[in-house]
Amino acid sequence: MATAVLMSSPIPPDSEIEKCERNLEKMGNVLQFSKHPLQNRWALWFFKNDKSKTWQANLRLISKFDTVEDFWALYNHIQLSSNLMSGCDYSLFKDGIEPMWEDKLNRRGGRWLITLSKQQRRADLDRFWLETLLCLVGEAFGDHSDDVCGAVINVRAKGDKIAIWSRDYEHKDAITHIGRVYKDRLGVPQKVIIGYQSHADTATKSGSSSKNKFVA
Ligand code: MGP
Repeated sequence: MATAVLMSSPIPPDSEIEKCERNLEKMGNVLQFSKHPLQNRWALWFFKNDKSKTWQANLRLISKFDTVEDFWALYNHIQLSSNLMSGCDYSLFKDGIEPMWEDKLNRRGGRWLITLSKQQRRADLDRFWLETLLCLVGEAFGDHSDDVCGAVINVRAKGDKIAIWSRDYEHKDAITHIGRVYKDRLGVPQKVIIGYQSHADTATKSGSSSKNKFVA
């Protein structure tokens, strides 16, 4: 009788608790290793326009990730672009490439630029940016995904912009493929033309727009 009472005791002995804890730890490790790896590690950057600082000093690394789960954890944790103050940017770049013209992997590159009207901030901005992120982390451009360096969203009062940056403005096949797929993924109507400009032209432009090297 005394044994039966002991066996049904609601408080397990210390050894049982330790066993449970070890099992929980093992489960945690299994969950950690069963995350779904991305082909690349990515870095998310944030730019806040503080006029007392240089452009580069306003750029901050937020976080890096290389699994599907960590991408969504980060995406769900941060503000939607449409909630940012004008003058702010997000940039998502492959780990090791800084989101600036000066990086050696951007220097010869350019961008497919999507310019949005003021009305599109409500209708399109957040879903276009999410689709852009999914194109990047999902390597949507096949073999030409290697040409992709990253993407940038500029939240601006005059009209927001989203762009995919690629590494070489002379890589015609890669650029045209990326442009065609990107336009299709965003659901931009065929009659709307998007342009690809080199960073060299953008950095030295005098007017408000640089010359398109390619259109899609
Ligand atoms: P912007 O933030 O890309 O676009 O560039 P915005 O604010 O819409 O302005 P616009 O000129 O396109 O109409 C604004 C300014 O930020 C540029 O003129 C540069 O002075 C600076 N800037 C932007 N980028 C992407 C870079 C960069 O990669 N390197 C450096 N050094 N400056 C940059």
